[in-house]
Amino acid sequence: MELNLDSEVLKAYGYTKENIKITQIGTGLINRTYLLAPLAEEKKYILQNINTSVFKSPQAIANNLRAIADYLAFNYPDYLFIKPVSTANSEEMAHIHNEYWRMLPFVPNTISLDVLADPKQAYEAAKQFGKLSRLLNHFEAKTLQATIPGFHDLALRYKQFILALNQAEEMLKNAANTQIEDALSHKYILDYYTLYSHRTDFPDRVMHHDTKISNVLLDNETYEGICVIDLDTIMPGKFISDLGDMMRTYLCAFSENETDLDKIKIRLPYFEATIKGYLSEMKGILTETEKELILFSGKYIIYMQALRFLTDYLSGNKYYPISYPKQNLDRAKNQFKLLQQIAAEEKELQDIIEQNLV
Ligand code: GN1
Ligand code: MG
Repeated sequence: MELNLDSEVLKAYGYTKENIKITQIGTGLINRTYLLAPLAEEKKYILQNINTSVFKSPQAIANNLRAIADYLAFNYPDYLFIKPVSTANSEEMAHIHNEYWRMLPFVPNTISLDVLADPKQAYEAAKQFGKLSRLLNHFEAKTLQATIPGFHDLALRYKQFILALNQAEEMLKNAANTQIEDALSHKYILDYYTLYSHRTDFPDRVMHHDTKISNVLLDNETYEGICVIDLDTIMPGKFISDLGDMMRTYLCAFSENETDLDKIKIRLPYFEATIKGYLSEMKGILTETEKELILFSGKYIIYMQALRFLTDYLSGNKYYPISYPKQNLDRAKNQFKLLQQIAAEEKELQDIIEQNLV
Protein backbone atom coordinates (compact mmCIF):
# COMPACT_ATOMS: atom_id res chain seq x y z
CA MET A 1 0.00 0.00 0.00
CA GLU A 2 1.32 3.45 -0.90
CA LEU A 3 1.19 5.51 2.25
CA ASN A 4 0.63 9.20 1.94
CA LEU A 5 3.21 9.99 4.56
CA ASP A 6 5.21 13.14 3.92
CA SER A 7 8.94 12.41 3.89
CA GLU A 8 9.48 15.72 5.73
CA VAL A 9 7.81 14.15 8.73
CA LEU A 10 10.23 11.23 8.75
CA LYS A 11 13.11 13.66 8.25
CA ALA A 12 12.07 15.58 11.34
CA TYR A 13 12.76 12.41 13.30
CA GLY A 14 15.97 11.60 11.45
CA TYR A 15 14.62 8.94 9.06
CA THR A 16 14.01 8.57 5.34
CA LYS A 17 11.55 6.32 3.50
CA GLU A 18 14.50 4.14 2.49
CA ASN A 19 15.66 3.25 5.97
CA ILE A 20 12.32 2.56 7.56
CA LYS A 21 9.37 0.20 7.14
CA ILE A 22 6.01 1.95 7.51
CA THR A 23 2.60 0.39 8.14
CA GLN A 24 -0.66 2.17 8.81
CA ILE A 25 -2.32 0.75 11.93
CA GLY A 26 -5.10 1.44 14.43
CA THR A 27 -8.86 1.65 14.28
CA GLY A 28 -9.43 5.01 16.01
CA LEU A 29 -11.84 7.44 14.41
CA ILE A 30 -9.83 10.58 15.00
CA ASN A 31 -6.03 10.42 14.47
CA ARG A 32 -4.02 8.68 11.70
CA THR A 33 -1.51 6.21 13.12
CA TYR A 34 1.55 4.47 11.61
CA LEU A 35 3.99 1.85 12.87
CA LEU A 36 7.58 2.69 11.98
CA ALA A 37 10.27 0.03 11.98
CA PRO A 38 13.70 1.57 11.28
CA LEU A 39 15.74 -1.08 9.46
CA ALA A 40 18.87 -0.39 11.50
CA GLU A 41 17.23 -0.50 14.94
CA GLU A 42 15.51 -3.07 17.04
CA LYS A 43 13.13 -0.47 18.42
CA LYS A 44 9.90 0.43 16.68
CA TYR A 45 7.87 3.59 16.92
CA ILE A 46 4.32 4.81 16.58
CA LEU A 47 3.86 7.93 14.49
CA GLN A 48 0.62 9.84 14.75
CA ASN A 49 -0.89 12.72 12.92
CA ILE A 50 -2.90 14.87 15.31
CA ASN A 51 -6.34 15.75 13.96
CA THR A 52 -6.33 19.50 14.51
CA SER A 53 -9.99 20.00 13.66
CA VAL A 54 -10.66 17.95 16.82
CA PHE A 55 -7.62 18.91 18.88
CA LYS A 56 -7.41 22.63 18.17
CA SER A 57 -4.33 23.06 20.36
CA PRO A 58 -1.80 20.25 19.92
CA GLN A 59 0.45 22.26 22.21
CA ALA A 60 -2.05 21.73 25.04
CA ILE A 61 -1.67 17.97 24.61
CA ALA A 62 2.10 18.25 24.65
CA ASN A 63 2.04 20.47 27.78
CA ASN A 64 -0.28 18.10 29.65
CA LEU A 65 1.76 15.02 28.79
CA ARG A 66 5.02 16.66 29.77
CA ALA A 67 3.63 17.75 33.17
CA ILE A 68 2.20 14.30 33.89
CA ALA A 69 5.27 12.45 32.63
CA ASP A 70 7.51 14.58 34.90
CA TYR A 71 5.26 14.04 37.90
CA LEU A 72 5.09 10.28 37.37
CA ALA A 73 8.81 9.94 36.69
CA PHE A 74 9.54 11.75 39.95
CA ASN A 75 6.96 10.03 42.17
CA TYR A 76 6.59 6.62 40.53
CA PRO A 77 9.75 5.99 38.51
CA ASP A 78 8.76 2.37 37.75
CA TYR A 79 5.45 3.30 36.14
CA LEU A 80 5.40 2.95 32.36
CA PHE A 81 4.04 6.19 30.93
CA ILE A 82 4.38 6.44 27.17
CA LYS A 83 5.60 9.94 26.49
CA PRO A 84 6.47 11.28 23.03
CA VAL A 85 9.96 10.92 21.54
CA SER A 86 11.59 14.26 20.66
CA THR A 87 12.32 15.25 17.07
CA ALA A 88 15.90 15.56 15.82
CA ASN A 89 15.63 19.25 16.89
CA SER A 90 14.52 18.24 20.39
CA GLU A 91 10.93 19.35 19.85
CA GLU A 92 7.93 17.57 21.32
CA MET A 93 6.08 17.49 18.00
CA ALA A 94 6.93 17.86 14.35
CA HIS A 95 5.03 20.73 12.74
CA ILE A 96 5.11 20.07 8.98
CA HIS A 97 3.01 21.84 6.34
CA ASN A 98 0.52 22.88 8.97
CA GLU A 99 0.10 19.39 10.35
CA TYR A 100 1.23 18.22 13.77
CA TRP A 101 2.90 14.86 14.27
CA ARG A 102 4.28 13.06 17.28
CA MET A 103 6.22 9.89 17.70
CA LEU A 104 5.97 7.43 20.55
CA PRO A 105 8.01 4.39 21.48
CA PHE A 106 6.34 1.10 20.50
CA VAL A 107 6.14 -1.18 23.53
CA PRO A 108 7.51 -4.61 22.52
CA ASN A 109 5.70 -7.87 23.32
CA THR A 110 2.36 -6.16 23.75
CA ILE A 111 -0.88 -6.25 21.86
CA SER A 112 -3.90 -4.00 21.74
CA LEU A 113 -7.29 -5.66 21.28
CA ASP A 114 -10.33 -4.36 19.42
CA VAL A 115 -12.79 -6.64 21.17
CA LEU A 116 -12.68 -8.34 24.54
CA ALA A 117 -12.86 -12.11 24.48
CA ASP A 118 -12.32 -12.87 28.16
CA PRO A 119 -13.44 -11.08 31.37
CA LYS A 120 -9.81 -11.15 32.51
CA GLN A 121 -9.04 -8.65 29.76
CA ALA A 122 -11.71 -6.33 31.17
CA TYR A 123 -10.17 -6.72 34.63
CA GLU A 124 -6.67 -5.93 33.37
CA ALA A 125 -7.78 -2.93 31.31
CA ALA A 126 -9.92 -1.46 34.09
CA LYS A 127 -7.05 -1.93 36.50
CA GLN A 128 -4.68 -0.03 34.20
CA PHE A 129 -7.03 2.95 33.87
CA GLY A 130 -7.76 2.86 37.59
CA LYS A 131 -4.04 2.79 38.31
CA LEU A 132 -3.38 5.91 36.25
CA SER A 133 -6.06 7.77 38.22
CA ARG A 134 -4.73 6.46 41.52
CA LEU A 135 -1.16 7.53 40.79
CA LEU A 136 -2.40 10.97 39.75
CA ASN A 137 -4.72 11.36 42.75
CA HIS A 138 -2.53 14.11 44.23
CA PHE A 139 -1.64 15.74 40.94
CA GLU A 140 -3.43 19.12 40.66
CA ALA A 141 -5.94 18.34 37.90
CA LYS A 142 -6.68 22.01 37.33
CA THR A 143 -3.11 22.68 36.18
CA LEU A 144 -3.89 20.67 33.02
CA GLN A 145 -5.49 22.21 29.94
CA ALA A 146 -8.72 20.92 28.38
CA THR A 147 -7.44 19.49 25.09
CA ILE A 148 -11.06 19.45 23.85
CA PRO A 149 -13.05 22.01 25.85
CA GLY A 150 -16.33 20.57 27.12
CA PHE A 151 -15.41 17.09 25.84
CA HIS A 152 -17.48 15.09 28.34
CA ASP A 153 -19.80 17.91 29.36
CA LEU A 154 -23.22 16.30 28.97
CA ALA A 155 -25.04 19.65 29.24
CA LEU A 156 -23.03 20.93 26.28
CA ARG A 157 -23.61 17.70 24.30
CA TYR A 158 -27.34 18.00 24.95
CA LYS A 159 -27.32 21.63 23.81
CA GLN A 160 -25.46 20.65 20.65
CA PHE A 161 -28.07 17.95 20.02
CA ILE A 162 -30.97 20.43 20.38
CA LEU A 163 -29.22 22.88 18.06
CA ALA A 164 -28.63 20.16 15.45
CA LEU A 165 -32.26 19.06 15.81
CA ASN A 166 -33.52 22.58 15.22
CA GLN A 167 -31.40 22.98 12.12
CA ALA A 168 -31.71 19.48 10.66
CA GLU A 169 -33.29 18.71 7.31
CA GLU A 170 -36.79 17.27 7.54
CA MET A 171 -35.70 14.04 5.86
CA LEU A 172 -32.99 13.36 8.43
CA LYS A 173 -35.33 14.15 11.30
CA ASN A 174 -37.95 11.74 9.96
CA ALA A 175 -35.40 8.94 9.65
CA ALA A 176 -34.22 9.58 13.21
CA ASN A 177 -37.64 10.01 14.76
CA THR A 178 -37.36 7.21 17.33
CA GLN A 179 -33.81 8.13 18.33
CA ILE A 180 -34.80 11.78 18.77
CA GLU A 181 -37.58 10.60 21.10
CA ASP A 182 -35.02 8.47 22.96
CA ALA A 183 -32.65 11.41 23.28
CA LEU A 184 -35.38 13.66 24.69
CA SER A 185 -36.85 11.06 27.02
CA HIS A 186 -33.46 10.26 28.60
CA LYS A 187 -32.73 13.88 29.49
CA TYR A 188 -33.26 12.88 33.12
CA ILE A 189 -29.70 11.49 32.97
CA LEU A 190 -28.42 15.02 32.46
CA ASP A 191 -30.71 16.39 35.18
CA TYR A 192 -29.53 13.74 37.61
CA TYR A 193 -25.92 14.58 36.84
CA THR A 194 -26.56 18.29 37.35
CA LEU A 195 -27.90 17.58 40.83
CA TYR A 196 -24.78 15.64 41.77
CA SER A 197 -22.31 17.97 40.12
CA HIS A 198 -22.71 20.48 42.97
CA ARG A 199 -21.59 18.05 45.63
CA THR A 200 -18.29 18.90 47.22
CA ASP A 201 -17.09 15.30 47.21
CA PHE A 202 -17.37 14.96 43.45
CA PRO A 203 -13.94 16.28 42.50
CA ASP A 204 -12.26 16.95 39.21
CA ARG A 205 -9.57 14.35 38.68
CA VAL A 206 -7.05 13.62 35.95
CA MET A 207 -9.05 11.44 33.55
CA HIS A 208 -8.03 9.53 30.44
CA HIS A 209 -11.42 10.05 28.71
CA ASP A 210 -11.07 7.29 26.09
CA THR A 211 -10.86 4.00 27.94
CA LYS A 212 -11.83 1.57 25.19
CA ILE A 213 -9.97 -1.73 25.14
CA SER A 214 -7.70 -0.81 22.23
CA ASN A 215 -6.22 1.94 24.39
CA VAL A 216 -4.58 -0.52 26.79
CA LEU A 217 -1.51 -2.53 25.91
CA LEU A 218 -1.57 -6.10 27.21
CA ASP A 219 1.29 -8.58 27.42
CA ASN A 220 1.00 -10.61 24.22
CA GLU A 221 1.40 -13.92 26.06
CA THR A 222 -0.16 -13.50 29.48
CA TYR A 223 -2.65 -10.74 28.58
CA GLU A 224 -1.61 -8.89 31.70
CA GLY A 225 -2.13 -5.11 31.52
CA ILE A 226 1.09 -3.24 30.71
CA CYS A 227 0.13 0.42 30.17
CA VAL A 228 -2.47 2.77 28.75
CA ILE A 229 -2.06 4.63 25.44
CA ASP A 230 -3.87 7.29 23.37
CA LEU A 231 -3.24 10.06 25.88
CA ASP A 232 -4.55 13.08 23.94
CA THR A 233 -7.67 13.43 26.03
CA ILE A 234 -5.97 13.22 29.40
CA MET A 235 -7.40 16.31 31.10
CA PRO A 236 -9.43 17.27 34.13
CA GLY A 237 -12.79 15.51 34.39
CA LYS A 238 -14.98 13.36 36.60
CA PHE A 239 -14.27 9.71 37.41
CA ILE A 240 -17.50 8.72 35.60
CA SER A 241 -15.81 9.44 32.26
CA ASP A 242 -13.35 6.58 32.49
CA LEU A 243 -15.41 3.93 34.23
CA GLY A 244 -18.44 4.87 32.13
CA ASP A 245 -16.60 4.48 28.84
CA MET A 246 -15.34 1.08 29.99
CA MET A 247 -18.93 0.03 30.58
CA ARG A 248 -19.88 1.39 27.18
CA THR A 249 -17.20 -0.57 25.39
CA TYR A 250 -16.45 -3.71 27.48
CA LEU A 251 -19.86 -5.09 28.45
CA CYS A 252 -21.28 -5.93 25.05
CA ALA A 253 -19.60 -8.45 22.74
CA PHE A 254 -20.26 -6.16 19.77
CA SER A 255 -19.15 -2.62 19.11
CA GLU A 256 -21.04 0.61 18.46
CA ASN A 257 -20.96 -0.32 14.74
CA GLU A 258 -23.12 -3.43 15.19
CA THR A 259 -26.48 -2.98 13.44
CA ASP A 260 -28.16 -6.19 14.63
CA LEU A 261 -29.61 -4.84 17.86
CA ASP A 262 -30.48 -8.32 19.15
CA LYS A 263 -26.77 -8.75 19.68
CA ILE A 264 -26.57 -5.78 22.05
CA LYS A 265 -26.57 -7.47 25.42
CA ILE A 266 -24.71 -6.93 28.69
CA ARG A 267 -22.23 -9.61 29.72
CA LEU A 268 -22.42 -9.75 33.50
CA PRO A 269 -19.00 -11.46 34.00
CA TYR A 270 -17.39 -8.60 32.06
CA PHE A 271 -19.20 -6.08 34.21
CA GLU A 272 -18.00 -7.77 37.36
CA ALA A 273 -14.43 -7.98 36.05
CA THR A 274 -14.45 -4.29 35.05
CA ILE A 275 -15.71 -3.25 38.48
CA LYS A 276 -13.20 -5.49 40.27
CA GLY A 277 -10.28 -4.28 38.15
CA TYR A 278 -11.14 -0.61 38.56
CA LEU A 279 -11.86 -0.85 42.28
CA SER A 280 -8.67 -2.83 42.88
CA GLU A 281 -6.96 0.51 42.30
CA MET A 282 -9.59 3.11 43.13
CA LYS A 283 -11.69 1.73 45.98
CA GLY A 284 -9.70 3.55 48.64
CA ILE A 285 -9.77 6.82 46.71
CA LEU A 286 -13.34 7.24 45.46
CA THR A 287 -15.54 9.45 47.64
CA GLU A 288 -18.98 8.45 48.90
CA THR A 289 -20.67 10.40 46.11
CA GLU A 290 -18.45 8.81 43.50
CA LYS A 291 -19.25 5.34 44.85
CA GLU A 292 -22.95 6.16 44.57
CA LEU A 293 -22.43 7.05 40.91
CA ILE A 294 -20.64 3.90 39.74
CA LEU A 295 -23.54 2.44 37.78
CA PHE A 296 -24.65 5.90 36.73
CA SER A 297 -21.25 6.40 35.06
CA GLY A 298 -22.23 3.85 32.39
CA LYS A 299 -25.57 5.52 31.71
CA TYR A 300 -23.96 8.95 31.55
CA ILE A 301 -21.34 7.98 28.98
CA ILE A 302 -23.56 5.74 26.87
CA TYR A 303 -26.23 8.44 26.71
CA MET A 304 -23.62 11.04 25.80
CA GLN A 305 -22.20 8.86 23.03
CA ALA A 306 -25.71 8.23 21.66
CA LEU A 307 -26.30 11.99 21.63
CA ARG A 308 -22.97 12.61 19.90
CA PHE A 309 -23.68 10.09 17.12
CA LEU A 310 -27.23 11.36 16.68
CA THR A 311 -26.09 15.00 16.63
CA ASP A 312 -23.52 14.15 13.99
CA TYR A 313 -26.11 12.35 11.88
CA LEU A 314 -28.52 15.30 12.09
CA SER A 315 -25.81 17.78 11.16
CA GLY A 316 -24.44 15.91 8.15
CA ASN A 317 -21.74 13.60 9.60
CA LYS A 318 -19.06 16.21 10.05
CA TYR A 319 -17.26 14.60 12.98
CA TYR A 320 -17.30 10.82 12.88
CA PRO A 321 -16.12 9.18 9.67
CA ILE A 322 -18.80 6.93 8.14
CA SER A 323 -18.76 4.13 5.59
CA TYR A 324 -22.47 4.46 4.65
CA PRO A 325 -24.93 7.39 4.99
CA LYS A 326 -26.93 6.23 8.02
CA GLN A 327 -24.00 4.84 9.99
CA ASN A 328 -24.09 7.52 12.68
CA LEU A 329 -27.82 6.98 13.09
CA ASP A 330 -27.22 3.23 13.41
CA ARG A 331 -24.50 3.92 15.97
CA ALA A 332 -26.94 6.05 17.95
CA LYS A 333 -29.55 3.24 17.80
CA ASN A 334 -26.93 0.80 19.02
CA GLN A 335 -26.02 3.04 21.96
CA PHE A 336 -29.66 3.61 22.96
CA LYS A 337 -30.15 -0.16 22.94
CA LEU A 338 -27.12 -0.57 25.18
CA LEU A 339 -28.53 2.05 27.53
CA GLN A 340 -31.80 0.16 27.65
CA GLN A 341 -29.94 -3.08 28.44
CA ILE A 342 -28.14 -1.44 31.36
CA ALA A 343 -31.48 -0.26 32.72
CA ALA A 344 -32.95 -3.75 32.29
CA GLU A 345 -30.12 -5.31 34.36
CA GLU A 346 -29.89 -2.47 36.84
CA LYS A 347 -30.60 -4.54 39.96
CA GLU A 348 -28.03 -7.26 39.15
CA LEU A 349 -25.44 -4.67 38.22
CA GLN A 350 -25.96 -2.65 41.39
CA ASP A 351 -25.69 -5.85 43.48
CA ILE A 352 -22.33 -6.62 41.89
CA ILE A 353 -21.12 -3.10 42.66
CA GLU A 354 -22.20 -3.35 46.28
CA GLN A 355 -20.56 -6.74 46.76
CA ASN A 356 -17.32 -5.26 45.54
CA LEU A 357 -17.46 -2.11 47.64
CA VAL A 358 -17.44 -3.93 51.00
C1 GN1 B 1 -13.50 8.78 19.22
O1 GN1 B 1 -10.83 8.18 17.82
P1 GN1 B 1 -11.28 7.32 18.91
O2 GN1 B 1 -11.90 6.09 18.37
O3 GN1 B 1 -10.20 7.05 19.94
C2 GN1 B 1 -13.90 9.88 20.20
C3 GN1 B 1 -14.41 9.26 21.48
C4 GN1 B 1 -15.58 8.37 21.17
C5 GN1 B 1 -15.17 7.32 20.13
C6 GN1 B 1 -16.35 6.50 19.68
C7 GN1 B 1 -11.56 12.79 20.48
O4 GN1 B 1 -12.43 8.06 19.75
O5 GN1 B 1 -14.82 10.27 22.37
O6 GN1 B 1 -16.03 7.74 22.33
O7 GN1 B 1 -14.61 7.95 18.96
N1 GN1 B 1 -12.74 10.73 20.46
C8 GN1 B 1 -12.82 12.04 20.25
O8 GN1 B 1 -15.87 5.48 18.88
O9 GN1 B 1 -13.84 12.60 19.91
MG1 MG C 1 -8.95 8.26 21.07
